[in-house]
Amino acid sequence: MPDVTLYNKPECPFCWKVRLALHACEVDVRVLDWQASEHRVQWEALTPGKTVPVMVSGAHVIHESNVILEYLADVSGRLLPASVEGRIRARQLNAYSDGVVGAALREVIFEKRGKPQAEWDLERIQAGVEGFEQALVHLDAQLGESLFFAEGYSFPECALTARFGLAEAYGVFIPDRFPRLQQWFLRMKALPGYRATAPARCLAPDDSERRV
Ligand SMILES: N[C@@H](CCC(=O)N[C@@H](CS)C(=O)NCC(=O)O)C(=O)O
Repeated sequence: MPDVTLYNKPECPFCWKVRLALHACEVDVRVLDWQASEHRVQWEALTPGKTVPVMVSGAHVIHESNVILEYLADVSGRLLPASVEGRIRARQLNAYSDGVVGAALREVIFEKRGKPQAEWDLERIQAGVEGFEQALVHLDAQLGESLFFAEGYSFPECALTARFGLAEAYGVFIPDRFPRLQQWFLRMKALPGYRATAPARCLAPDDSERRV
């Protein structure tokens, strides 16, 4: 693998998904803060949509998280199942995580982030939590009794670990009626990649500190 650099924002779910994928592929990566003055101009020149993550791998500049995941799967042979059916599942669940799970959690996170509790729009937060829990019904059915969403650790593990980790940090937990998803998330958090890639907010030692 050539030199790899990631322009990164710690709490961005797309960046965290990519950090998990890089860790799973055992890629040594230089992680740069996209907003740091010494990197910002460079980062802006690399991304037409002005988004993070952006990954530079040798001569390749890749500015969409899912294209980065595909690239990592191509060069490492990891992150995607062997079977066509498994690849479809992995990609669909990754898209579901970005779209449906992400849209619901955004309502909660954007409402709570950087605002005093007295100013929170509780209806918006409630709508986000309900959307998240509705998405869990689909995810629970997809996971079933399996250890992974597709055949082994793949795209949805990266995507959903980041989403669930951020959800928890903003006070949204997997309800007890989804024990299989709770167990799946506990297994993901026990992997070394979680601690190595999680933003500081998701690593608070005391759970009560995170119930914002
Ligand atoms: N489709 C893009 C979405 C990336 C995205 O929306 N990133 C957000 C951060 S989570 C961003 O860069 N927003 C611009 C900003 O914060 O100024 C991807 O998957 O990489």
